[in-house]
Amino acid sequence: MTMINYEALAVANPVTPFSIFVNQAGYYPDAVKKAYMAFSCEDFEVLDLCGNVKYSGKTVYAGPDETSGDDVWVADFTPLKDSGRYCIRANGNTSAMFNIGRHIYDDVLCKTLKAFYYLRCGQELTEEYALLWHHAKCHTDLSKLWEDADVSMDATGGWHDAGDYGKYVTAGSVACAQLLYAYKLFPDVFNTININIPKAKTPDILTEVRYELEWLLKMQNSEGGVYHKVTTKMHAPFIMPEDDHEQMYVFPVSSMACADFAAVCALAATIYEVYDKDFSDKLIAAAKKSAAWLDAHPDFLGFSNPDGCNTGEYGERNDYSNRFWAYCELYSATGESSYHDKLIHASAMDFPLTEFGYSEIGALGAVSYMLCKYTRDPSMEDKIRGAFNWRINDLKNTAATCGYDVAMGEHDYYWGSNMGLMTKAMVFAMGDVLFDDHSCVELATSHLHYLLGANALGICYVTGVGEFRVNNPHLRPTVCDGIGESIPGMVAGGPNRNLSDPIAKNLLREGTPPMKCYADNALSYSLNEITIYWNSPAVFVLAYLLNHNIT
Ligand code: 9MR
Ligand code: ZN
Repeated sequence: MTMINYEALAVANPVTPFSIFVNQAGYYPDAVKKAYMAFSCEDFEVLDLCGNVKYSGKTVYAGPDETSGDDVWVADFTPLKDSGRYCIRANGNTSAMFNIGRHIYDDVLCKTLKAFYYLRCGQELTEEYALLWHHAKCHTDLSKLWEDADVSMDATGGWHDAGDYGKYVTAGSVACAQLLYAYKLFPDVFNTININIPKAKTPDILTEVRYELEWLLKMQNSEGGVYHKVTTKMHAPFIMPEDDHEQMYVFPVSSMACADFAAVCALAATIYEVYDKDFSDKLIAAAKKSAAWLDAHPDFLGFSNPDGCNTGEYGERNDYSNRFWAYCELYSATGESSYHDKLIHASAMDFPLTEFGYSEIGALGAVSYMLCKYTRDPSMEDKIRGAFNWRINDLKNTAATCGYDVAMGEHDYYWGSNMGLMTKAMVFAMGDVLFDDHSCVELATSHLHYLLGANALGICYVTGVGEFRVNNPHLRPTVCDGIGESIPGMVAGGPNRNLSDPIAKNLLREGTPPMKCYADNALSYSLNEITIYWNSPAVFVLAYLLNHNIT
């Protein structure tokens, strides 16, 4: 077992050698292209690899930006459309290198999707597919029911949720659904990409999602209820997954888990049908059974950790959006009017229709409904359209006040803020795709630019991507595998102004501007963990942009 040097892990983070911030993966030729700097200067130049000036322009002062505490100047080089590799120079300062071209995000999409393979549980990750990051089979023993330790069950398989080795039904269902919608809306993007995972008859994205779905199916009990999670009692220390031999427990049923499970199984049934009818039949039967459980249990059945357990809780205050999503997917999959009645009934509760996860997931129901091939109720459609229009306007107003062009106000810098960033980009993407609001394209893109380096710290929040990037995520295998380079393609949680762990409290001063409340430190779970449902919206947004730029 590798011994961990905790002191070495807690060293100060590298500071970016750059002071002009760009999307380090690059820009599509026709995209709006902006570099950001927190110092005053009038002129800037874009240089190619040989140092030739390919574009020069005047910066624009964007004013003080509250979330970063910066006075921001913007270098807009949109007119430069020639493919190539460049950097920006202004007043003797430089940016990281970046590309302009038609395929700049292909590799980022492959990496963020391959990330799920690296999180597979219960299977050896062989060198052929996992390259440097191969490791032995993990968590192969039977689990015990928390409520009755005499009962054992098979809960093997699926993805590790995050930096920890737990597996949680709501988180897994939402991540699968976002990936399935990426495929459903942008199939052309996925029909050609190869992420080097064990092959099946399906495109790689569906092969990978099936790995999680097979595990999810094991989490349904004989009555149709769905267990909330399977984890050890306490989080594992920093050990490789194959060295974690603590007893795993299956924790009680929750109505959120049951509803999310029903929803994702119904959605998946429609997508896998053309590839594997038996699997699809199994999924829809499981979805209907859990929907029947929901009907029979109209009251909210939440979840909180029992005494003696400190693994992820994923508690929610109600299950309104979960039930709405479940009935929307069941109606979309079957066309049965009883599900329509139920989704209309569920929609009367108080929950947002434009949130994509992981707990408020009304937007997944809304998208399901808008794409449904069966009869739709015009007033429900209006309600969804109105909710998206309102949200998009609100996000646009916030983005207009932000020097870095993202709809992130100070309260958006919470634990996992990069999920908020990417789910906002999903809202913009849906504005374009579902409601023909083409002004949304630029904003969806600017949110990706931020994720990939055009932010106040100039850091790319995806491991393995860009010159100055996250490399020390709170991800157990990466902490102990002894490999200098992190497993690639992982989206880090990102800035969190609440300083929610001891390392964050220690490293960051009170009063640090929200966009800068971040450290690339493996011990800081509230700043630098990774999760499946932070990666899945990034995959969705990348797929949307690739699709938008297919020529
Ligand atoms: O992503 C979750 C974040 O929104 C919460 O604030 C936080 C504390 O409850 O928990 C996060 O979820 C963690 C989960 O409980 C266990 N796996 C890792 C997740 C990311 O840190
Ligand atoms: Zn495992």
